[in-house]
Amino acid sequence: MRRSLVAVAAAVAVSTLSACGGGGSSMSSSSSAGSSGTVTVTEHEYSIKLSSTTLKAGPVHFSVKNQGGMPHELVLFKTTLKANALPQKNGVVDQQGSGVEKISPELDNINAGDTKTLDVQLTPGSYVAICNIAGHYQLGMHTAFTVS
Ligand SMILES: [Cu+2]
Repeated sequence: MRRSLVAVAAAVAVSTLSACGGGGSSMSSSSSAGSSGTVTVTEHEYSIKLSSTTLKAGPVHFSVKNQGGMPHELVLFKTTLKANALPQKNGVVDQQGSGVEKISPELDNINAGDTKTLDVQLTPGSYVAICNIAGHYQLGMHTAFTVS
C-alpha cells in the first residue's frame, strides 16, 4: 500500500510541483483523517498533474494552478474509460457522451498564472480530469485518478 502510494507520488512529482503541506512526506499520501485534504492540480500546455491520484470519497478540495501561458479549465468526469479515450464532439470532450458522467461544478477560464479552487463531492470510482478548451484534451490535457 505505502509502496504504491510512493510510486504514484514519484510519478507526478515533477519539479514544478511543490508540496503545499510542507515536508516531503505529506504529499505522498492522502491524509488519514477520512478526507483527501487539498489536491493540488498543476496545468501547463498541454498537461494536467494531480498531487495525488488516489483520493478518498467525500468532499474534495482542488487547488488548480495554471502555470502555463494561456487560459485553461478543469473539468472532471466519472468514467471507466481511459483518460485518452473519452467521447469527443467538435474538438472537445462530449460532456453528454456515453460512458462519462460530468461532475459539477467545473472551473472555467483559469488565466495564465492564476490559481482557482474547486470543491466537489466525489463517490468511489474512476475519474478523469481534463481541460476542455477546444484542442487541449487532444494535446494531452487529461489525467486519471481514483476515489475509494
Ligand atoms: Cu487547456
